[in-house]
Amino acid sequence: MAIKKSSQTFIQKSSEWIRKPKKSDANLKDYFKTYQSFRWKSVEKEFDWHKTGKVNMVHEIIDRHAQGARKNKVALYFWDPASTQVYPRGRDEKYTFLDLKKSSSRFGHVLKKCGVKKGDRVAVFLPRTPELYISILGIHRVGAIPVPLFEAFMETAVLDRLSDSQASVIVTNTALKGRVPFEKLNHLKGVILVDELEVSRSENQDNEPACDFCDVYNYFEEMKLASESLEPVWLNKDDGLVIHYTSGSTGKSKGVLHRQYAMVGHLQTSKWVLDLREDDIYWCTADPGWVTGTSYGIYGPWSLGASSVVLGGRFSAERWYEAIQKYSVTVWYSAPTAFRMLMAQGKTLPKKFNLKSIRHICSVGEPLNPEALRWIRAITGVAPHETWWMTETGMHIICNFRSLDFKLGATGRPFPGTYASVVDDKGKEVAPNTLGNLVVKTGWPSLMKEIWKNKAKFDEYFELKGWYKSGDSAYKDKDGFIWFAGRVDDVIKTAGERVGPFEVESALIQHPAVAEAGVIGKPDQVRGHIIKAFISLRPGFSPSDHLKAEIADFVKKNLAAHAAPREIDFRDSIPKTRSGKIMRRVLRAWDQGLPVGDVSTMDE
Ligand code: 6R9
Repeated sequence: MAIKKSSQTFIQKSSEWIRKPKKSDANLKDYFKTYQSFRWKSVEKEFDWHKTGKVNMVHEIIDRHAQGARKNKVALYFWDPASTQVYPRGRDEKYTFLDLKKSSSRFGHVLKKCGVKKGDRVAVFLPRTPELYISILGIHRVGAIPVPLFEAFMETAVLDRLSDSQASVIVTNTALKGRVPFEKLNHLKGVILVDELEVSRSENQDNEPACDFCDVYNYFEEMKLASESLEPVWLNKDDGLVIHYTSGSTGKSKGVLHRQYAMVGHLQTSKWVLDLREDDIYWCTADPGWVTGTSYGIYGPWSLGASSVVLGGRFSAERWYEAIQKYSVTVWYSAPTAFRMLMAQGKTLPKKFNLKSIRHICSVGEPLNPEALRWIRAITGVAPHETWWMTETGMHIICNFRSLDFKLGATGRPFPGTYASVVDDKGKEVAPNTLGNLVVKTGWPSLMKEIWKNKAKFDEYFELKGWYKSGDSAYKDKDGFIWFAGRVDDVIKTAGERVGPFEVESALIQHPAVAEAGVIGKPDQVRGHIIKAFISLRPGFSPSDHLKAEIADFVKKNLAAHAAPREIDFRDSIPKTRSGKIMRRVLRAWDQGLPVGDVSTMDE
């Protein structure tokens, strides 16, 4: 959908400034000066490949440290007090860089046994555990490309991503393997099950073989047998790094492929935006199924040799505060939804914990509302800093920096070495305070390499010559701050997760009662947006609350819980254009009880 010519001038509302910390010791000292002179080339010398010409992410984030002074430094702290896996009463573990070098080498051998070679895709469908991180590192070691999948995905979501990526191996566990439709995935060669031997052999467990035609390996058994040394497969800067599936406004989710060279962007943004340094204890709350959980949960922080905390299990406000206290977390990277969920639990709870260790907080995924910012500042003494970026951009683009004052509500300023702006539908920059398309001048190191097997989709991002088109709308104020305004397309961000309406609609119409479905995002206090579905029923079915619950549950079981509609309205028909496109503009007007406007292109 194009930005409408009419709507345009925005008067800035917020003039409240958030001041930088008094003790200004940020890594990036002078943003403005640096912005003028910074060149990406200067970052390349931070990596060993600069001298050797031999590229592999696992070398730069793990082996390089394991072979040097950080050998015995803790890379990963893992805590899941509720876990029943591995240890029946929770897990509380530490892994040094050397430990991760060894275990990812072992895992590399397991992958080789499965026949995995350079460039192959390996899906990782696991809960947030050390094995998930070790798997990803092992996949890098053999030069293959990880495809991390959210633990919440159900059969349809798993099927789409595995068949599109043609992954040759999947790493999963007994609890999740039932959601992998092996019979429809005959390209799969191997399955690695991360289960204790006792679990996979126990009488009470599902003892069905995971897959009839592929080799099935037990993770822990194989790891024990494998050697702890394995040299990485050496790659080129342009070789594949990772594929993240993400939603657009039309079609199924698409695979965003990044290249090894993206590490240049990961490292520098981790240094200047996350402000990471040697003695930090850093906690990124994102799952590696989301780009934040890889770019800033694995690659960036470990390229700097930082210690990272990973918390397993479901969200619990108490557990989160406890984790900050337990590890004396200094830098915290999370999302507005999480902040709002903490806020909803009230002021008393955080008072029970010592949160004083925190010195810097960043936020990503959706706009950070002023109430959430103020709340987090009140309980920690530190204001969260916005970071705007996307799966496709691979790294931070527009941010508020620790060494700069910023306006409350503003998304921020472009990272040095990038240029972000606001343009009209022809790609011409618009005047200050005018709403338009948020774009970024092409040519930063972490920009996606391609959309997996879909050149046409890839090209759509670059239709405005010289620009990467984000799909967001924004405006720039006279002081150079960029303000996020919303999505231009129909992509929904619910609890920070990107959901495409098409994927939900496709799942809905598989339910026997559903004739047609149209899906939109509806603003919500905690989740940012919730998924709302308008549904017309097939003859013989009548609307009821019971049917609503059944339909929502159907999506939950087939696609993913976060993609299930939280609200359903039944209608006689769903408004469509003559070419058959669902008119979400009309659905949004219905939802808000507003007049529907021009419907001349509608069906009837
Ligand atoms: C990293 C990530 C990208 C979309 C993006 C925008 C929204 C992300 C934001 C933000 C306002 C921020 N978004 N950060 N909106 N302020 N600081 O989120 O990637 O899941 O691909 O989503 O998220 O709409 O276009 P991804």
